[in-house]
Amino acid sequence: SDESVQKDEKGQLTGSLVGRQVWRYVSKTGSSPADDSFDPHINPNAADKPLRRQLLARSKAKDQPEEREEGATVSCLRKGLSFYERLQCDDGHFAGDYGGPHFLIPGLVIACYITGHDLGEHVKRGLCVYLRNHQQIDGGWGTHIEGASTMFGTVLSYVSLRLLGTDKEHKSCRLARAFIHAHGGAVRSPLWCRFWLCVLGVYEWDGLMPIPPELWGLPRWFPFHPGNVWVHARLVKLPMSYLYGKRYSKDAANDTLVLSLRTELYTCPYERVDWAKARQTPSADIDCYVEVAVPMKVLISLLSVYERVVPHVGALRKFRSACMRFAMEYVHHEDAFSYYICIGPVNKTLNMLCCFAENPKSDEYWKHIPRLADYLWLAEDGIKMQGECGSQLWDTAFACQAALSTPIHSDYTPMLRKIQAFVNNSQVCHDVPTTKYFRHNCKGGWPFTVGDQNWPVSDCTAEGIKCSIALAQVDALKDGSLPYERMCDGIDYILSLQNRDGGWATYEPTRGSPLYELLNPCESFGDIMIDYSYTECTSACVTALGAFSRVRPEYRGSDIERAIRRGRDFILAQQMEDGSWYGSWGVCFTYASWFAIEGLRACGVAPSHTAIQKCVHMILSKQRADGGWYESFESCTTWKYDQGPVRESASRQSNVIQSSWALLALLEAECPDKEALNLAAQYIMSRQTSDGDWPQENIVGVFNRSVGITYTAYRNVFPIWALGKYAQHTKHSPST
Ligand code: LAN
Repeated sequence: SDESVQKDEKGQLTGSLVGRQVWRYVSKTGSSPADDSFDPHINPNAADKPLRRQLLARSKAKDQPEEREEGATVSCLRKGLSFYERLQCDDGHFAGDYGGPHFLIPGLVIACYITGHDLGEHVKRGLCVYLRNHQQIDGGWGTHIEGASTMFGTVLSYVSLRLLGTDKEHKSCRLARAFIHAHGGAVRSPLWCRFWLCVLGVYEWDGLMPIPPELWGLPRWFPFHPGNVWVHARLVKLPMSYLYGKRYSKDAANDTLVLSLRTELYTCPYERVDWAKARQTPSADIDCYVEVAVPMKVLISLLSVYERVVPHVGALRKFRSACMRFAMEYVHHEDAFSYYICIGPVNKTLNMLCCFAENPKSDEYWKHIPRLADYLWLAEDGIKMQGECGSQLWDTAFACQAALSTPIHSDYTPMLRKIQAFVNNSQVCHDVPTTKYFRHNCKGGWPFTVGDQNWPVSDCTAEGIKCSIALAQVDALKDGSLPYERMCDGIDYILSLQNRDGGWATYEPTRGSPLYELLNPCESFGDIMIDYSYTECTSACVTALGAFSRVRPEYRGSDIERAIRRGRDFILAQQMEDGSWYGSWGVCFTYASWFAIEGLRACGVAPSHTAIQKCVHMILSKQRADGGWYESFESCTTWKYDQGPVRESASRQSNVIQSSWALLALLEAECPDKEALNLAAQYIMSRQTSDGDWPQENIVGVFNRSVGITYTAYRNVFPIWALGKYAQHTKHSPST
């Protein structure tokens, strides 16, 4: 809100702070971050107990009407909504743990170690608790909490533990070191790991593939220009190229810890490591999701020669300095326009380090510090660094639609009013200068996290619009509606993002071809080089456009109609042989199939269409004996629907969130198999806990094909949404 707009001492805006989530240590007598009930061997996903406990303590549970008065589904919904309502934050958003990846804490810890910024005893202790909790029995850490150990996760987590003060003879360090040595030492770690080791001074720049800042000086038409790559890849490469150009490293000479790490991470003495050979050495097999392709290997060799030449040629030196100046201006631009939140956790800490490397006394460096806390999250497994500074808008928009799907939403008007305020307050209402820093317009869009971040996403905007339209149709909420012009800005933003193939990518329209993957330097991640059209993003966008044109047919009617038609064709073209859709942001075929069916239905595709029939058939074929669905994370990496090891599958329960996605898809497709629907609903209801929550199960979020990410809100939102729809669907049947 306006009152909460904050300015710093120079009168500069420090953001609206709407949706901001920061944990503060209050007193020694409070509960400790680690909770005895957490056992990563049973489930490495924390249930977000500390947050939920605190929020629940603020309010009293509502008295529930007696069960007899209404059907079982409605009473389950009432319990679920009343519980979730109590978790709503004052500014209207829903907060939750957004952890999972294991390569984020290390960036923070290494950057702070270099700059000398003290995170404070409680944070440091919490981070150690987290790291130790997630160490696996083989001594390693995965790339994410559910993955098998990798060098990426292990070397970085080991270094973090050491920098946070853990003795090298501590059991967890000894175990981790054995794992690292057994896999060839830090020379077998992947690119990003080596990069962080370089700036820390425990790996030599010669052992790293070149990341020349000259990339930014290439003419815009140049093939494979960094301005065309996926914005996350671009904005990670940016600070890396600056630090690489500077060969910025912590001065190791007087730092006993850094010197000691040099002796700990390798299988031979540091002085004897052959760095030129290391540069060409791939990471360990366990890390290799995609191999570095031949063209990239050739490029690395050519650039290595170039690196040897630069220091000797005046003109090249000058060009390099000019490019580094540009890179640094670009870093400042990204920082300032996101109020120092930055687009993600990786460039956040890298940018902070760049500002420090440029000038340790600069305002820019200091402005980064308060925004570090936005990324930290405390749960019963310790303190972690999240994949974003939260998933505020995304979760809140889903919570809104889930609540509205139920027949009892009018009993939750205060919650919906707060949601409406939050959604309104999170829209990006101004543009950024575009061409110089390769940015797409952002006016009218909604980000995944908070408005302050100023990085809107196609599908987050779609969800923002869907909520705004749906809320405006609730009588009691009409006066709080998003103004018409701002709704149109959102529509303009979505239309501006549609790709030539008819689909929608994430933050920008696709700017390059899939050939860019030939230059993917990261073995840990797949399909990260360009912003592809995604089924999920496309479905969300066509659904929003359809919803808008139904209430406001007068605004850009023919543009919208055409966009929807092209979107529909894109979705249809993405369908897999077996009738499912591959999910890039959720696990996996269950997630995207729900999106696809919803999108197709919004485009006017009838349930009798073969595409929908085929998908229904495939979903039904995966229903398990308990009535639910379970799809393993492996689906994401292998592109095959995977129900997990057969050995375990008999004893394993279905996943509540995936079961909800499947039920939503079936209902959306008007599946006539009543028994399957009833069984699914029964299963979801049976998993509700006595207080109205659902259990936190395994990871259902994913990115870059290989990294899992936790969405804590999903366990409440999707069961409510699916059962809400189910209840509407079976309204006339007394058995519900
Ligand atoms: C996200 C989170 C949300 C996600 C959805 C909105 C769900 C999706 O539909 C579109 C893509 C988007 C916005 C997305 C993109 C990639 C992100 C930002 C993340 C998965 C969260 C973390 C991830 C980011 C790249 C993590 C930092 C790691 C790097 C490899 C840079």
